[in-house]
Amino acid sequence: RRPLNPRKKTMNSENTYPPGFLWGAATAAYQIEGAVAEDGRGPSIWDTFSHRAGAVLRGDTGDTACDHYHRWESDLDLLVELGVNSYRFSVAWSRVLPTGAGPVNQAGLDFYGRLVDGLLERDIVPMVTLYHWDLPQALQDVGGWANRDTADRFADYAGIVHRSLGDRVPYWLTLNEPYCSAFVGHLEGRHAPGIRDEATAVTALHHLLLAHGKGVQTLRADGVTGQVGITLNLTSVRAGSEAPEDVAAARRLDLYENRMFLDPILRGEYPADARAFYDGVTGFEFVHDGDLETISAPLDYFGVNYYERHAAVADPRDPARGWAKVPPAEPTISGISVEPVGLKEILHRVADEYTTLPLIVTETGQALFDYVDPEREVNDAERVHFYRSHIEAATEAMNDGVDLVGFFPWSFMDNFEWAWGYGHRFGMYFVDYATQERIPKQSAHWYASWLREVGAREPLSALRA
Ligand code: IFM
Repeated sequence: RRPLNPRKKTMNSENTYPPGFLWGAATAAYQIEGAVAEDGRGPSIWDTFSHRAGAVLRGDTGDTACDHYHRWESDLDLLVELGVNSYRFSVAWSRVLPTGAGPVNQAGLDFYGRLVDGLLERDIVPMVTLYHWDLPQALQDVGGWANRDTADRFADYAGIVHRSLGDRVPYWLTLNEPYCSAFVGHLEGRHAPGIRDEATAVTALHHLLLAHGKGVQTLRADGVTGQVGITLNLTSVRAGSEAPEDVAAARRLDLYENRMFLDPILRGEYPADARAFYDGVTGFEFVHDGDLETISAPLDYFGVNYYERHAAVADPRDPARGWAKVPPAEPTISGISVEPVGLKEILHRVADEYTTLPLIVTETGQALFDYVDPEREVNDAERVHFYRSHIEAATEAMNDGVDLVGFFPWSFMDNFEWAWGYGHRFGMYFVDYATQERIPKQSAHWYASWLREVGAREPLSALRA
C-alpha cells in the first residue's frame, strides 16, 4: 500500500476546496449534438446501431438529440447561469474525420473551435474528451476496435484535434469508459457495435487501451501544454459474505470491472489473475512487445466516473468463473443502488493502491423519469440528494488526503442515454425534445447555489485579475 499523497491543502471543517478546483458539468457529443448529417460529418457506429431495429428503447436515435450543434451558444449561456467554472464535452471523431482517417473535415473541426472559444469567452475551462464511444463507422467496417490499426487511427485523430485546439484546451481526456466500449459494446452487445463475443471484447479492450497510450504519446510529441488524462468508470466491489467462494467471486468481478483497466494504465501490466480468468477465451496474443509501456504512458491527472457499488456472491450457475450481484434493496430506474460511500471508496482505492496523480470525478449522476409539473417546474429532489451526498463523499475523501481537484455531475442537460434512449433523464436541465426548450430542474437551482457557496468562479476571476 502506497501512502496517500501527502500534499498539503488548506482545509477546514467547512471544506475549503483547493484554489482552481474544477466545478463543472459533463456531456458527450452523440448524446447532445444531433445534426448527424451536417457540415460533412460522417456516420459513427452509434448512428448505425441506434437505427437498428430493437437496439434502442422506443427506436430513439441521436439524429436530433438536444440539437446542441445549433444551440451551443445559448447552451453555453446556461452554463454561465449555472455557475460552473469548467465544462467537459467530447469531440465527435467522425465530424473531424468523416471516415475516421484521411482528409480533415474543416467544418467539423471549426465547430469545436467555436465551442472552445465560446467557453473561454465565458470564463469556463474546457475539458475535452477525445473519444466517447462514437467510432467512425468506416473504421468499424474494417474491424473497429478489434483491429489494432484503429489505435493508430485514434492517435492520428488525437493529434489533429490537438493541433487545432491545443493552444486553448487545458484538460484532455483520451477515452471515456473503455469498459463500456469494450464489454458493453463487444460482449453484452447492448451498445454499438452490438457484438457479443468475449474474445473480441478483450481484444477490443487492449486496442482501446493502446489507443489511449498512443494518443497520450502523440499529444506529448506535439508539445501539449494542457494536462492529459483518461476517464474510467470504476465500481466499488465487495464480497456479499465472508464465504471463500463469494470472496473469490468479488475478486473476479473487480478484475472484470476495474483491474483490467487500472492495472495496465497505472501499473503497466495486466493483473496476475487475468490470464487464468480468460483461459480458453484468449491467450492475449494481441499484446505486442512494448504495448504495456505505451498504455502506461505517464499522465497528468486521472478521471473517475462513479455510478455503481456491488456486493458480489458466487454464481451457482458458473461457480468457477462467474459472479452474481446482490440485487439492490432500493434500485433506481437503472436497476442500480444509490451508494455515495462507493465514491469515497473508489477515490481512496485509486489514491491508496494506484497513483498519486490528481483525481477528478469526471461523472456521477442519477437517471430519473423527470417531468415538468403544472407550475413549469421539475422537482428532482432525488437528484439533489444524489449530488449533495456524492459531493459530500468526494469531499470526505479529499479531506482524508486524496488529491481531488474537480467534480463534474453527469449531466448538464437531459440527453440520449444510449440503449435507454431519451426516457432516462440525467440532466440538471430538462430538455423538452419537442420544442428543444431547456428548463432548469431543482437540481440545477441547487447546484447553482452550491457553486456560489463554494465560490466556484472566484479562483478564475482571481487568476484573471
Ligand atoms: O450517459 C452515460 C455517459 O455517456 C457515460 N457514463 C455514464 C452515463 C450515464 O449512464
